[in-house]
Amino acid sequence: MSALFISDLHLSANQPDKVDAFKKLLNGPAKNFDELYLLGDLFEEFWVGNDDTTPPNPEILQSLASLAITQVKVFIVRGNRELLLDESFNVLTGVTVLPDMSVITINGEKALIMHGDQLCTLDWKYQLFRKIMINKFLQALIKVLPYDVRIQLAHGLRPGMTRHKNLKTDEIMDVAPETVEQMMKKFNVSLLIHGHTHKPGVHDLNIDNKFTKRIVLGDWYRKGEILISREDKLELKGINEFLHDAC
Ligand SMILES: [Mn+2]
Repeated sequence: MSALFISDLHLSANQPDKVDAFKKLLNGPAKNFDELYLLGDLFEEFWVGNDDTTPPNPEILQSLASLAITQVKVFIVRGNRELLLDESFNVLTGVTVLPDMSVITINGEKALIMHGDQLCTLDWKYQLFRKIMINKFLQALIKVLPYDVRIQLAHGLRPGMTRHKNLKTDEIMDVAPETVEQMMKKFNVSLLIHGHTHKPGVHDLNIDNKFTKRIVLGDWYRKGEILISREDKLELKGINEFLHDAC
């Protein structure tokens, strides 16, 4: 079984080259894999619902739908930009929405996949914001608001959060090691794959004398390190390099 993992694409109309790279990936090399996992923050702007036609959303959804009708299985876990995304996204795109923390099997090994925002527990202000945002009653309320109001709320909220983020220290923005250990124990896995922190890399960890690994995907603002699982091997590779090699 082969799989591709991508995260933190932050696609927006301001960066047409990234949108092109995404379309090239989905129309080309992604078709040679059994599974594609989107680990959140696909969009730069907050997702406000299935009627969200903010450019370049329509072309992104179209590319996803075209891939999802092939033999490739496409999955998404929500990032902090997609907390309003729900199972109905499947009807729109054919993409399966997975729980925020999901255990999958890679090369016979159990792996926990998630966006990664829930690992940054030192950032208690964000964790509080997330808790409020995923509240079912609040979500139901937001979803019945007119489209224009939802767009204004979302697009007004995001620049403020980005400014706020820039004021936070590196430590707060990264994962809390204790939370990583807790999660891996809770789900009983020796492999964790996530994005969100924009600190791509492979970390070997020793948890209770068990050899474990944490793989962090990169963001598409920069090199866009994606994870390729093929022939029992796991490899992080920049998106442009991957597209170049695949063509
Ligand atoms: Mn994120």
